[in-house]
Amino acid sequence: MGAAEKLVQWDPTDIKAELIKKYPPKVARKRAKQIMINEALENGTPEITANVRTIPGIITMRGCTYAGCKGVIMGPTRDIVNLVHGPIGCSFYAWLTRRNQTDPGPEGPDGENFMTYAFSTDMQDQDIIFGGEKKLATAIQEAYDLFHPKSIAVFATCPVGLIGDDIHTVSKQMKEKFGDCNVYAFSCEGYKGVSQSAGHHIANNQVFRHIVGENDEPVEGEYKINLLGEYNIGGDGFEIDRIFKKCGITNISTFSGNSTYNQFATAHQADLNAVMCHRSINYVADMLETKFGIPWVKVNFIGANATAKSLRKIAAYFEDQKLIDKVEAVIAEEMPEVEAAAKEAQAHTDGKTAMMFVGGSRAHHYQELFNELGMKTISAGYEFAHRDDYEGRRVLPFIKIDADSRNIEEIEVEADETRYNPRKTEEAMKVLKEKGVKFKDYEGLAPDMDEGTLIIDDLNQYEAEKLVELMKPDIFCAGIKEKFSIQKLGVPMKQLHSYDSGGPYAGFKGAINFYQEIDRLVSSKVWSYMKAPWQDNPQLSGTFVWE
Ligand code: CFM
Repeated sequence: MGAAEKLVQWDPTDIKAELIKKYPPKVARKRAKQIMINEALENGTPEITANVRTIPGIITMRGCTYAGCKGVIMGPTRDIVNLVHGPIGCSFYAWLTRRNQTDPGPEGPDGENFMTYAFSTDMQDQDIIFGGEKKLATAIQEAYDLFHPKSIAVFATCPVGLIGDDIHTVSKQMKEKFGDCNVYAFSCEGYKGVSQSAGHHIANNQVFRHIVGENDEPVEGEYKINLLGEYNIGGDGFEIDRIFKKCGITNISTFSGNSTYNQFATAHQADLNAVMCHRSINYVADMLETKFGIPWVKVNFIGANATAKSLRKIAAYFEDQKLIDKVEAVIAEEMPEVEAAAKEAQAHTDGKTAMMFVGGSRAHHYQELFNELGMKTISAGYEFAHRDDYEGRRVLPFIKIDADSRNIEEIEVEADETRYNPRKTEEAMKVLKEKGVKFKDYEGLAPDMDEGTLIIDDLNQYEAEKLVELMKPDIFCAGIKEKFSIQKLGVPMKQLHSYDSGGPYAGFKGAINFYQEIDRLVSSKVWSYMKAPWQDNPQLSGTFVWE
């Protein structure tokens, strides 16, 4: 059955009503504001409520602030010792669980790579009662003595904030004591914000304050950029770097996939910031512009066409015919294989439907790949995005700052006295804008989705199952918490956080991997044959008295 035929089967208003029908009235009212039926309005798309607290009792897909800071932003940097100040569980559950890969570089496998370790102060009851600062200082000293790293990052977990350990002073004292190791801390207690999004902001602030700009030794290379918001999940960053290299583009620093301390420290030398995941890192892009004069553009390397478009955008910015020609040559060389793979998959995927509920950018980016397969995204949403990720940055001035957001520090950044250098004159920027290069802009997920599709913020376990039952997508994409409950409904499920065991899915080679994987999943009927034992052979029978 084609997508169009399926779409007429249900009315989005009915689906929305059905999703919130069982909630108590107050909860239903709140959730209704986070479920948006997409339509194109004169000034954009309808308003959605986002980045607000999950209603207690609801089983959310979200993670905590500590996860966003320690795991997401700082996790992929291999030569920083990431020391967690807290009970051991917080370290254990953040230990090698996100599939961010790293390449230890020319030093080989024995080079500085601390990602495989779980560093923790292992707080006990007595530390909670009497304070954990001494224990933290001892742990920092121990890590320094054992590894002599360039840098040690300290992360606060919930109890640290509750008892008031001053992790920043301890870190500062240790940094002064060592002299050759940069030590700093993150107040990223899990409860600090409404989701992991707050953790991104906290991480961005401290990376900017303590690392960016620390190394002025010139980085060699042509067309210097930073790639912001790419975390090398399943090797995505490797594929993007392969393409950059082929084009002759120098990627100074990826924030933070396959990165090192020194890459962050030299990032201020780039001439352009290419922002992939807007949600997690837009703060750094803005700060790099204000302090050093580096403009930023939004890119997306998920999808072969999106990759080509992003490369062209970068080339257009540098206004150098040599780069423009090289980029065209690379696209021409890579595309035939991609197109052949897409065609092969389309025989089985064309007209099928997808749903995706992921973090704060992938529910948007991956629609590119599904489009290339001829598949329609009938419902999508983010776990922790803000309104601008749905509706575009034009709504930024209208977003109400609530108490939860005010709780997260906004750092004041000013132009650097000696190093601020606007990369282009105002005139040159104007000409580029006229040519269609958009700076400092992101249009969001909603304008890219069809009218009548359902865009849902902070989807929960109950609604996910309801949505699948009602709309019967051919594939559902989310994370490990959703994986098995969806498969039990007979629908194939693809993890778009960890990629299950697959990837890379970025760039040209990644697109081919994705086409093949989705073809395999939607062509298999195995989940629809599966029945839970109690469905065939119930241990209890009868009806409830109220039925
Ligand atoms: Fe950005 Fe990410 Fe995402 Fe994200 Fe994440 Fe992730 Fe994600 Mo999981 S940084 S917002 S906090 S693209 S870990 S690599 S997959 S939820 S959509």
